[in-house]
Amino acid sequence: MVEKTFIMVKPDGLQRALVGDIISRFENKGLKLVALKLLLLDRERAEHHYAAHQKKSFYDALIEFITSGPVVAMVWEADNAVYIGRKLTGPTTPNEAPPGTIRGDYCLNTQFNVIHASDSVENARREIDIFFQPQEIIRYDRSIKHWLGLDGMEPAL
Ligand code: 3AN
Repeated sequence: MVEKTFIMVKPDGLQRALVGDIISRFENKGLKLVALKLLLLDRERAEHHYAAHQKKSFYDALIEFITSGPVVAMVWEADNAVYIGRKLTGPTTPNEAPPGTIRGDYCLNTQFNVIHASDSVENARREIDIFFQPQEIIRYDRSIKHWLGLDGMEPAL
């Protein structure tokens, strides 16, 4: 099933100049970039995005961190995009993230963990809606599709 997933390079990833590398990992894997923007999160959008964590002890620190500098918000598309996005990202706790994953390669700290990746199709839809207008999600075909074995892939939704 063709899915979209929401990926965000957090303020630490941007400050550490990891945006290019992170985009490359998704490109190299074969996912299709269908939306991208650089933005500074205001408190309202940050609280909306992290609403599920409102009661957690790290919530205030998390909101402060995520609004502390620009982020890069993206939507990537592929069969099983959500699962693949989580696999490329690695587990939340950097100590448990294996080398080869983004968090395994770049993080030491659970809060400063460089990237957000949707953890379910439902959350991906919710998060994409928080960050993008429908017209900002671009539909297009890639000529490389055949060589990625994606000839039978459904058209972008
Ligand atoms: P993930 O980003 O892997 O989906 P979540 O949704 O559990 O992880 O947590 C959202 C964000 O909250 C994390 N990316 C991290 O920045 C922060 N966070 C999660 N757990 C902790 C923690 N124990 N201490 C500090 N920050 C945390």
